[in-house]
Amino acid sequence: MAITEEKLGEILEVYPEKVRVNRRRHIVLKEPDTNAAQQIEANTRTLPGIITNRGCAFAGCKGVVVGPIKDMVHIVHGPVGCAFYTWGARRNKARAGEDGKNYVNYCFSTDMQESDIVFGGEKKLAKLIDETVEIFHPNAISIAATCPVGLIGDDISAVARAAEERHGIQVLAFQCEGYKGVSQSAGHHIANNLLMDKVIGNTEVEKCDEPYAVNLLGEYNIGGDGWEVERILKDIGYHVVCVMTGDGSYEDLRLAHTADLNLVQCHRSINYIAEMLEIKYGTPWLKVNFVGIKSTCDSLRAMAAYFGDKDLMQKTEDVIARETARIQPVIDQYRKVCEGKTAFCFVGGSRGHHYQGLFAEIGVETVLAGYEFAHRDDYEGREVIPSIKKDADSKNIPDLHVEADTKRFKIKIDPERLAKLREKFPFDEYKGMIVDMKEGTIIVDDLNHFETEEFIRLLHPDIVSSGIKDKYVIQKMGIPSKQLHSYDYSGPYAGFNGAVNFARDISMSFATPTWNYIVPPWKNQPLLNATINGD
Ligand code: CFM
Ligand code: HCA
Repeated sequence: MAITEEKLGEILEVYPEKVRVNRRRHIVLKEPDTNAAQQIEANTRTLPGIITNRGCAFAGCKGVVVGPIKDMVHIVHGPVGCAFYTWGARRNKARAGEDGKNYVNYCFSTDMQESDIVFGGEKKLAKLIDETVEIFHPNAISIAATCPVGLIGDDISAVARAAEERHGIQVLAFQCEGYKGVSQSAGHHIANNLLMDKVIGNTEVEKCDEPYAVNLLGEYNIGGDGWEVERILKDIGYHVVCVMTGDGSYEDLRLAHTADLNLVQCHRSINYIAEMLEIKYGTPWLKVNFVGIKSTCDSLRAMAAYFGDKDLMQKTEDVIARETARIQPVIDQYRKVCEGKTAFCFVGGSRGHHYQGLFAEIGVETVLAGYEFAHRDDYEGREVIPSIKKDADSKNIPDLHVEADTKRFKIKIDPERLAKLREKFPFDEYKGMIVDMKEGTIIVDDLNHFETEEFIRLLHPDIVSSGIKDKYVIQKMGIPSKQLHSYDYSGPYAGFNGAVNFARDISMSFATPTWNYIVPPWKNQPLLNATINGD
């Protein structure tokens, strides 16, 4: 059943007027004309009282972008809760490199107490840095500020500078207090800016010697996704200089400016670095998507076309032919179980879109999708190339933040050279989520707890992909829920092998007899028991 304006009105009716008007602007009913430029409100403050799935700036900076860098120690400066509750929750896998350094499984925190809040926590932070260097010998250190640090005014940058002098390694101070911005998204930007300012290019090396040198941006190796993508890229003949930041290292990150091309998987969390690399070093970037078989093949072909080498193009076709011949028969088996089912696909800032293609490849149609914290361009699309021209054009999309970044660096690139490079790109825009969705489907930004339940009641999806905050509510409604943040302890889901894993896991969710044993509580008992006179 498709949602009509009237049905939507019934759901939103319970809200107070102001909230209703606000929430309506975050919801789009997909119109018949698929080319219509439908607009959505996004990247604005969640109204108080609404139970959102969003996280904070600290989560976006430390948890998402900086935390996966394996040969650095990441110190959470604040009361221990923010460190403890984010410890090991995101499944960014990492293996130690040649130097044997991998600290991603550790949890470092200053564990601020009341006296630190009153008298300041700078000394405690400096002491923790000294102990960390003495015991662990990391290649660099990050400090992530949590909310109270900003409120009491600890100068973490000064502490970092002094520690750099004492120890001779980089100590990066991220002022990513949770209250900054409206979601994780602000934290991504804070992380991108400092990594670009202090780490990338902090070396004598100017150019990578290997042919076809690429960086993989916005790939966090959740459940091993990055390893599967690297396997395919290496098979074709690419040299991966640096992955940002899944299973990534500080040492590789310093060399990121030496690659020939930047591949952007998660556009939301790292487009700032891609753009700054283009502006500062002239490295072009290509939006890719290694989730789904077709998207993986399209991305590989676009990369080969960019380099324009006949052998590389041929090798790409060989790998695609070999891999698809291997996996397609397996997927076809799983597809029999999944065919004709429907899904909700609601994830953070890019997967709500990226996973729709993979769902379709196993016969599952996405009827509702959205992002927690994406910006309007992730929904409505944007010009990806040429990005410098795009800066001038983006004035009417207020949430791009691109202009602020271009001012940080002098444009060094020769515009003629760049124009030639861009001519080679087969992708000329990033289309965003809305245009890819079918007529009658629904797009919801910052979906909340109440709306999740209401849309489930109305649309009866066969599976809901979301995160830990609503997984069990959904399953208690008798509907399978697949976490598309953590992959529920499974994965990888990217690339060719990932598509097989995904097909297997989703068909398992449908085929399990578990659902026959679940009686949702409202089916046989009232949710509230009235008591009269204490009886
Ligand atoms: Fe990018 Fe991500 Fe996502 Fe994201 Fe995240 Fe994540 Fe995500 Mo959770 S970086 S926007 S801030 S693809 S942690 S690996 S799953 S919400 S859709
Ligand atoms: C975050 C991390 C998260 C949370 C996932 C979830 C992740 O936002 O801080 O809510 O299930 O992917 O681990 O997005």
